[in-house]
Amino acid sequence: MTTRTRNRVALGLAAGGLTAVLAACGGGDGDGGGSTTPPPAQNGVTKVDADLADFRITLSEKTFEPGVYDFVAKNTGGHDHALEIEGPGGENRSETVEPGASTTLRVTLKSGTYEVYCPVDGHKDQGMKTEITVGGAEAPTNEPPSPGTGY
Ligand SMILES: [Cu+2]
Repeated sequence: MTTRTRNRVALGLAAGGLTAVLAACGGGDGDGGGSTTPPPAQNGVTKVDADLADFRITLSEKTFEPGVYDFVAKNTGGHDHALEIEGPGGENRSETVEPGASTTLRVTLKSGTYEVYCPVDGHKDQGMKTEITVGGAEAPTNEPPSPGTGY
């Protein structure tokens, strides 16, 4: 009689790694709704330098056509200043600019006459005002209303 040894074959059960498939259902957070894209700065916008000194405003442009303008208000004075442009279409006021700083005021100009001045304190009365005419109309020679206003 022969005794047979049975070889037990250990079946290595490879623990199959369970690949947890996390099906991430991508929640579409797409449409934010009403997203406004700012217009390109260079497209159809005319840049105008506005020098705000103590107490005078100097614009780099004198004639204007109806359109969109970026007034770059630069404070070259020693006081806080701001730029306000008032005329057809209402008022446009820049933020107050500290000495040495600058800010940009975007304004859509229509045909007509605009008053450009500094709304800070009494600066307007101290000379920080000028006028611009928009449109084809020829600007009349600006004669000061009262002669000899302090230089
Ligand atoms: Cu001012």
